[in-house]
Amino acid sequence: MSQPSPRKWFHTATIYQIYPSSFRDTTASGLGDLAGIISKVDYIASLGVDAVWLSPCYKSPNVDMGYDISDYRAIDPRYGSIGNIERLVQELRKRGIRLLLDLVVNHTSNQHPWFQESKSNKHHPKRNWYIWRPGRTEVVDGKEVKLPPNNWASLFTGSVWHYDEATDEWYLHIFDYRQPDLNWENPDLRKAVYADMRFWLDKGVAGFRMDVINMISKPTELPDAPGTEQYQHAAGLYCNGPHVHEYLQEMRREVLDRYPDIVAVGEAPFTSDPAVVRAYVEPERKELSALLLYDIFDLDSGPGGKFTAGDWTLKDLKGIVCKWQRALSFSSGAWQTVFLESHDAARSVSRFGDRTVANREKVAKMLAMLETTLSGTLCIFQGQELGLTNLSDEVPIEEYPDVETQNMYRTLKEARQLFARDGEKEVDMSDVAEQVRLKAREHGRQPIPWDASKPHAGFSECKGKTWTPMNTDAAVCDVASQEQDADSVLNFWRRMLKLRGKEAETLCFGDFEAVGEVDDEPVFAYWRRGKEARTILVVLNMTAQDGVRFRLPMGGVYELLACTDPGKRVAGEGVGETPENGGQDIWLGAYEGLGMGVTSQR
Ligand code: ISL
Repeated sequence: MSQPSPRKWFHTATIYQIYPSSFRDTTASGLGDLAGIISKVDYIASLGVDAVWLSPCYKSPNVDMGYDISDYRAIDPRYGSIGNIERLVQELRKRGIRLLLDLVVNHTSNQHPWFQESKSNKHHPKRNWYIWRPGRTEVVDGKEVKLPPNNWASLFTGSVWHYDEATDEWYLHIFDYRQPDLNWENPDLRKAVYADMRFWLDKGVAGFRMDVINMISKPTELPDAPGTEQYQHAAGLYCNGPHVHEYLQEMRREVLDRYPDIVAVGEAPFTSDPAVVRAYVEPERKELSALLLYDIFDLDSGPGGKFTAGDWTLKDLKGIVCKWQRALSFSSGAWQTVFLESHDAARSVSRFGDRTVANREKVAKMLAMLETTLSGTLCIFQGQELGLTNLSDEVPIEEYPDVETQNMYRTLKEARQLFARDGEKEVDMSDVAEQVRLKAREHGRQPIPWDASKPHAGFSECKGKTWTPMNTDAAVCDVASQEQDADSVLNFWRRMLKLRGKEAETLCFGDFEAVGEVDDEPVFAYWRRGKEARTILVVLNMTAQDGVRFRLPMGGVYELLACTDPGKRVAGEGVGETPENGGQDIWLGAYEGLGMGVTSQR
């Protein structure tokens, strides 16, 4: 086990993720822009966050909403200009907030000049900047059929290989075929990426969130993945590959360490082994600051992928939290992130609680209490601070614009049609539709409702529709009304972030211990213990059940630091009266959460 690292700013930081397309539109185009973000910097600062992570707004044909970049050094004119980024850096800096950009270098757009050159002929010096292979062939009914080089499945359905007729070779794409994977084995490519990174760091950017950074090193042989499916899920082969650590250490030496106080948060899907994670984040290895891990996001995926129903229980959710809190703590010398939402997920209120009008706020506050009392760099996604819910069921699924949703829905439908009785093309997709309504990325990508009294809730003045659907009913939970309400979800987040700052010694640097067994019971309770700081006990009722009993552990004096239901309890009041009264019962309402300072405990 490695030693705790020197303390850095990001250990206590909260990062606010902004999805530029959906934050604020100033041009009446229906799509958010950088000027819109600049116009809201005071709002961002009012949350009490330390950094902003901006999802991509580089030049892009937008097949995957900017995660397909055609020029790393240009801002897409739909969002603004480089000047807007420079201004954003300044405006945020004035308010003590740093700007992180998204670094998407596992793949580019197929429109990137690098790919255009690579594709132009087999002998071009950039051919090897991407992953090209000859295909396989098979004779079917006397005819030669071309087959991809291996059986890997793309994460956006189908094969990871796309055939290029002109050169009679295939290139690899883990995501859409318009997102070809870069070949990190090529040192010239790596140098070019580092130069593009420096371009932004020189402009005062404080670091990067690194998209699928654990996928940049593929096994050179590209072996078939085990299994009998035509296209086989192969993340076990292309994630955490043979040279990934070498490349990241090189990136640190060549780029990141040349700038002060940089943060590098790597995205690492399909990675659940703490030993594998530690190899990226132990400070002496000089790779990344922390990883974004996906156990919670993948919790409700079913056997046929995200849009099939998954079975999960509270015990699973609690278990994942406990696992990572124990495995990666400051005292054990490895850091982590804490997050429940991003642009890749549905809204946490709808996924983990319920979105009834009665419970929405309660769930949102309970989850806010959970996240703000765990250790790790906290990443909150825009709109989460408002307790936004999933899209309402009135929005037809055909209007969901995401490439992932549409590809997966179509693929599942085609598979069903294939197995349907002759001629029957109307297959039942209601179960898939239900999963889309629960988990599609569009739910997180809804525009921010600034003011419900205005068209498009103040997000945009466009005449027609916004680029992606948004809830416009009474449940929009807009910023304007939440600003007026001291007990709103928004103001609860602000209070919790203040508390997190004040109690950072315990909540950020302290250790974690669950109270009792991790089980399916409604309550999740845990201790946070800091060195030379008071212990905090967090008690959360994670269900809609009212009147849930929790027995305060013996021998403590409990002072309420935070509560989700101020009508019922008052922060600052004692909960357990005296040490002798330890062991007393408290009763929790639906989704109620309590954070208690413990001044003495056996
Ligand atoms: O979104 C997902 C599941 O719904 C994930 O599988 C996601 O594709 C994965 O976490 C990688 O995400 C990142 O890279 C993708 C992009 O589509 C995502 O938006 C991005 O966060 C390709 O760049």
